[in-house]
Amino acid sequence: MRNIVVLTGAGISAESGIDTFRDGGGLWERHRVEDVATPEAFARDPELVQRFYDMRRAAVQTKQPNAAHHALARLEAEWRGELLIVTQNVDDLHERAGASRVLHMHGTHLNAWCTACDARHRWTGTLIDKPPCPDCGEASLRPDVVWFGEMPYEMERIYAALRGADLFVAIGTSGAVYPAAGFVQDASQLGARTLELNLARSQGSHWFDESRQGPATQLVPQWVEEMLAG
Ligand code: BJW
Repeated sequence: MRNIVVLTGAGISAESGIDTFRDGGGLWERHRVEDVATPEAFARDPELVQRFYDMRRAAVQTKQPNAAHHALARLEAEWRGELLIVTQNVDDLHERAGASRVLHMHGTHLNAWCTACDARHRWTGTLIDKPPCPDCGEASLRPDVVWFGEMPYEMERIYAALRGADLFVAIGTSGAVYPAAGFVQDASQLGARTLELNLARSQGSHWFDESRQGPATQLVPQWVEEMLAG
């Protein structure tokens, strides 16, 4: 066992105080996906969408990585083979815990993307006030996140890593959103063992060789201990 691909979802950041999407009280109970997370929604009502992301961008900067993020960073530092973290999360908690091999397939809150000149800039403030792009000066900045109907980022690197993976681990994701929800079947067909760590059984649990239930802050450090103990 050398090469590990870890897929993380909103559940890994839940105990840091960041809302998930589909759990009780999650974001999609309070906001309609069609209103805030599609390109059509942004074209129709940019202020509503910018307000939704400005609020979450501000909130995420007040949160801290938890024991699960720290355990994955420790695994990255101490594992003798390859470890790649593919996250669907738009927070930066993996990086703040010390992980460096992280792909953000659904983008990041802390970037703004200029739709006029295609530049991306680190962005910690608001966008609702239509600030100019630092490169081209146009007021065409949007959150650098992947909405429904848009192509997720880094797909070539992700599939290359899945092809070489001996172990695929999904942590805190409902398995409701593709293409990430299909990675377990891809990895399995390509010969990897598959493990799910989640608070409860997910939509995709039956695809995994093994599924463990519990909070990420307990399950992930336990699993990392097991891996490093050999
Ligand atoms: C804990 C826990 C604790 C809680 N400890 N666990 C029909 C069939 C198949 C596909 C489609 C279809 N119709 C349309 C599609 C495609 C569509 C899609 O999948 N739709 C589905 C709704 C069916 N997908 C797309 O459009 C994607 N693009 C695309 O497919 O392009 C074409 C393509 C083709 C082929 C290859 C490649 C590309 C784009 C999807 C973009 C998703 N964007 C969002 C918003 C990002 C910005 C933002 O944050 O606002 O991404 S939606 C949202 O869902 C966000 C998340 O990353 C994503 C996944 O959610 P996640 O992380 O799983 O969270 P939850 O809330 O669902 O689950 C939390 C889990 O944690 C639960 O299981 C809990 O139990 C657990 N948990 N506390 C451990 N303490």
